[in-house]
Amino acid sequence: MYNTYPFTLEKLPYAYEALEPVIDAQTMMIHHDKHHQAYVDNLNKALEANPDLQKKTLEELLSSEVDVVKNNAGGVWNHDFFWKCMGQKGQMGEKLTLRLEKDFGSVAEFMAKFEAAALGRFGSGWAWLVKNKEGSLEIMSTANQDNPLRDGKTPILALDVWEHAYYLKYQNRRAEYAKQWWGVVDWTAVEARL
Ligand code: MN3
Repeated sequence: MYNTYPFTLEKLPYAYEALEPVIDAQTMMIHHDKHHQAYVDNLNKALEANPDLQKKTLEELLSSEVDVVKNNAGGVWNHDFFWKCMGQKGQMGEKLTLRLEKDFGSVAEFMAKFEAAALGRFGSGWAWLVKNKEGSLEIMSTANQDNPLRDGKTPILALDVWEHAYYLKYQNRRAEYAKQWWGVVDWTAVEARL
């Protein structure tokens, strides 16, 4: 696990084709090997130019006042988290189900709200399920590579809605991508973050 400069790209925790047919292997390969790698490289480059920040952890860099550092730190953190939100195909456990019912009324309502956050994000960004300081679950979206930790919220689940995440297969159909995506969410990993 990376912690401080110099950062390295973490391996994808499953094969490129593991999420087929929801997310195609080519998208996964480009997304991880090119886009995610570029965030790692550009973060290291930005830190070379800002040696005073080299001792900071990745989480600390998410709130950096240096934009190029903040943006690329977010790109590294968010993608690492995103890969870990997917992979295992399985049913949602009882603990998470009850929690979503408590905070959103029903699992269907949670999913509808999450999809709306994914669709409503103008341009590039992320949809998130987060835990707030009071311990309740909330849905939010962030622009670009911004991260909820900056607002004191703990990420539980994230969906990348940058076009590079879905364009090869879904083109302009972000809503369809967001709906199909539920089929590859690793609910066990999500529940473990509660
Ligand atoms: Mn991405």
